[in-house]
Amino acid sequence: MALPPGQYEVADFPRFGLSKFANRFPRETRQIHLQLLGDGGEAISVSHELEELPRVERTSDFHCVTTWTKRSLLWSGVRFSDFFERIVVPRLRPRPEATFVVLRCQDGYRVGLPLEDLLADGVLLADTLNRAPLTVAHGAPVRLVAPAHYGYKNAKHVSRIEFRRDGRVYRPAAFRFMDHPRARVALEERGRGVPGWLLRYLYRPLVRPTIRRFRTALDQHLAAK
Ligand SMILES: Nc1nc2c(c(=O)[nH]1)N[C@H]1C(S)=C(S)[C@@H](COP(=O)(O)O)O[C@H]1N2
Ligand SMILES: [Mo]
Repeated sequence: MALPPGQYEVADFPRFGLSKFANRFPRETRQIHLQLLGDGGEAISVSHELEELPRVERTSDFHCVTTWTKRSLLWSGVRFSDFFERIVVPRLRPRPEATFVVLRCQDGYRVGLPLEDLLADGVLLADTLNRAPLTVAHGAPVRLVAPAHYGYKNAKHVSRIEFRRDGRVYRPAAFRFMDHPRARVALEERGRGVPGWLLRYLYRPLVRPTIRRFRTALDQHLAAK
């Protein structure tokens, strides 16, 4: 299969993100704790309940908006759709109008997607990569894997999931133009109000320095532990 428009293949799967998150790390990397929140009402805590959902494995390519793609990653975890139908709906009872989902992360990162995109086939809350528990580099203890969407929608270290009526409740972690509401890779929806092909050229020079920065930060973090 050809790569999506504007992407090139890399050999290694780097730890990556916005520079300001390079030095931020999750506190809890083993046990999954998720807070669920609707519009109004109190947050609900979910932890071992996820273990009751069917475990699935999925192989997918991972496409960062800055144009690198890592092919054939093997993730396992639970389908977001099972999580929604079997945990969120009965326990949180979100309103039918709550069609927008905000994911917040232990490192302060946050991102939103339409609920419909999260219910699609192949979207996981994953806790293993290539048959090993997720490491700090790749989202321990649990991350979103939504392969049809750019990497920046694939939230790592997820700690809170909000089901909202209005997508405007969250402030993107990046500049607004960098956060497309859906960010579908096949349509090259890299950003908002700026053509995808233009962003390719703006982002590409950032790849190597960003990888280096994230690697140095992780090495320091692990050495200090
Ligand atoms: N919590 C959190 N999730 C995040 C990020 C981040 O900095 N923090 N960066 C995003 C971006 S831009 C990308 S490309 C992917 C990178 O995932 P990786 O570090 O596993 O390669 O995570 C996404 N999810
Ligand atoms: Mo990214």
